[in-house]
Amino acid sequence: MTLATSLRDEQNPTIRQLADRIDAIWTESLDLTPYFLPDDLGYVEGRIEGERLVIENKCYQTPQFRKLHLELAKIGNGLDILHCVMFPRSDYALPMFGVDLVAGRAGISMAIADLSPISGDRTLPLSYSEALEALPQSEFKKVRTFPTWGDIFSPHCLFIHPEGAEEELRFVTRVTQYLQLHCQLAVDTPPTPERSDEIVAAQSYYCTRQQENDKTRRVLEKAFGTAWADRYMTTVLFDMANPLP
Ligand code: BLA
Repeated sequence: MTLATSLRDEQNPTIRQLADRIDAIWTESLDLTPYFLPDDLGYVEGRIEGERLVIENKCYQTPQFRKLHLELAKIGNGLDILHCVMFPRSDYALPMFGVDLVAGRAGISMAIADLSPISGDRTLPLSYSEALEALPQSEFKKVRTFPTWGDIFSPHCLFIHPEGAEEELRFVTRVTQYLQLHCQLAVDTPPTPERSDEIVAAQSYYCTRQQENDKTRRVLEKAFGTAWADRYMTTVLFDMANPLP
């Protein structure tokens, strides 16, 4: 399965590279089927202070994940964004893989990636913490401080301002490792429907916290207004899990 590449071709090279890696790993490791967004939310265009904002979404589902979402956005010629979240189904006690990259003309200004715990005690499954701790060391010079809503992230969260091309590449490599081990462990993890209430509650907490990100909300509000921004944040970016039927 290949994805349309229109916006991707115009993106910051590190963002394009990571988007390509995410596609490749999803296609190789998971059993993808289509996931349909509401018609008007797949490809979106707006304007911010005279500049064009374009958003392009790709979504899939798999036996383990209710939604895989990869979004690319571009504002004028100055700001490129990659956003990616993998939402496990309510009967899979899997962490939430999330990435957000923001690039200006001078390169990537913010890069965050995590496998965030989704369990009542907000810790990662042992298989995940062991696999993450076994990865080779990777250090970055400028580590950023979490906003107040950042209690959802794991101790393995990377939240940095990469310094130069070498650190950007190191970030992409690290995220690729996180994603590869996540897909592998996800496919090997049996479902635990008896934990679904706990999983739904933990995913809802994660989404509620992410919806508090004023920086994302403000970009969307400026281009599309308050009501649209709220609908987009709660139905496309961070929709809550449903309890099992
Ligand atoms: C920050 N997100 C940001 C910033 C912008 C966006 C402009 C500010 C960059 C900076 O502080 O340097 C914008 N991100 C967007 C927009 C979209 C988007 C417009 O995805 C979509 C249209 N955000 C996520 C995910 C994570 C995340 C999955 O979408 C984490 C896994 C985190 N983004 C995140 C964090 C910040 C951020 C922690 C910094 C917030 C702060 O410092 O207040």
